[in-house]
Order: sequence, then structure tokens, then C-alpha cells
Amino acid sequence: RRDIDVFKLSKEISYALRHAPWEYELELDEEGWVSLEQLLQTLRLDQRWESVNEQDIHNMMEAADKQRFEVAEGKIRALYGHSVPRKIVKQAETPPPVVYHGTARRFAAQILKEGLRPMGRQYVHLSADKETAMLVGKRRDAAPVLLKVDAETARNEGIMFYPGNHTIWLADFIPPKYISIE
Ligand code: HQG
Repeated sequence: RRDIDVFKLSKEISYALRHAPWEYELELDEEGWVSLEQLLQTLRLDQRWESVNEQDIHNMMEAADKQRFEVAEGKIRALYGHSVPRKIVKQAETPPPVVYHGTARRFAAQILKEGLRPMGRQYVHLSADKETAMLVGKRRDAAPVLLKVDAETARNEGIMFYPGNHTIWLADFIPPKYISIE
């Protein structure tokens, strides 16, 4: 059996479950779940993954720096990051009073003016801690801007927040009045 590269596997499964399930003949349910067995079967059609099994999925999740997926009752879903046309249904919950968003310097002025938009994804991605937000921003800029979101006021004024994983929070849109530079 050839060794599975769990990092490449994570990238492929992220792509399948967040962006293009139809390329794998998968259909997400409204909360983003698919059958784990169906996912494994479709992956095995690719010779890189011909021997992939459920244990590999667990190894992949253990080895990851972030909690990207959830497995339960024979199903798997991506916890955040989706761009599929049908919006994944999330249950609103109370966020921490302050959440953060790391972004590139070149985007900061526009965000402060018009708010945080989901752009290519379904939801705006926020972080409960500054470190995570900075890492997110560093994907786009070596010296990212750390934005602070007054989630407590936003929530009290009707903005909904949804849990992604234990550090990531999602929102539909964050108006500029709740955003400041940290
Ligand atoms: C920016 C990764 C101009 C926003 C990460 C960001 C995260 C605006 C970019 C997760 C804007 C969108 C998501 C506005 C937002 N004007 N720019 N009004 N509003 N932006 O990748 O939050 O490793 O879709 O600041 O770690 O960077 O894949 O969102 O720079 O958790 O698991 O538009 O994806 O997780 O970029 O990252 P993205 P994100 P994984």
C-alpha cells in the first residue's frame, strides 16, 4: 500500500466539500454533510487515492493545524470555507464579545469603508483569537492588518454569528461601524 500524503488529501477534500462536490459526483445536504463512504469511493477513482480509507481521514484530521472537517455518523463535512452556490445552513450562536479578522494591507481601507464581505465564499471568516487572525492574514500579506470586530454590539443589533470550528466564527456581512484597526 502506498503512503497517503494527508496534507494533499486535506487539500483535495477541502476542494470537494467546500467548492466543487459535483466534480466528485457528491451532493452536500443543507448542512454540508456527505456520506464518508461515498467520498472515499469517489476519491479511490484517482490513482493517488486508490487505497484511501477511513483511518486515513482520521489521520488527516489529527495531523492538521486547523479543525477543517467534522466526521459523525458515517458522514463528513467541511466546517467553513464553502463557496458552493447553495448556502450551507448554520445555526446562529453567541460569539465572543470581540472577534478578529486578519487581512492584507491593500484591503484594509476598503473594508473599513464598506464592511467585511464574504467575497468568494459564503460567509465572512472571523477568528476568536488574534494569533489565528494574523495567520489568516499572512496568507495574503507578510505584514497583515489586524481588524477588531465588536461582535457583542453587532450581535445585539441583529448581526448573526455562526460557529465554524473552535476558533473560527462566520457571519453573513459585518458593517463598517463594528470594525476598527486593532
Ligand atoms: C477580504 C482559510 C476588500 C478579506 C483561512 C480576505 C480562513 C475584502 C479576502 C478561511 C472585503 C477573502 C477564510 C471588502 C473582505 N473589500 N476585501 N469589502 N471584505 N475582504 O480566503 O477570511 O486554511 O475568502 O479580508 O485560514 O482570508 O483554507 O477569506 O482577505 O480561516 O482552512 O477578502 O480560509 O482556511 O479571502 O480566509 P478568503 P479569509 P483554510
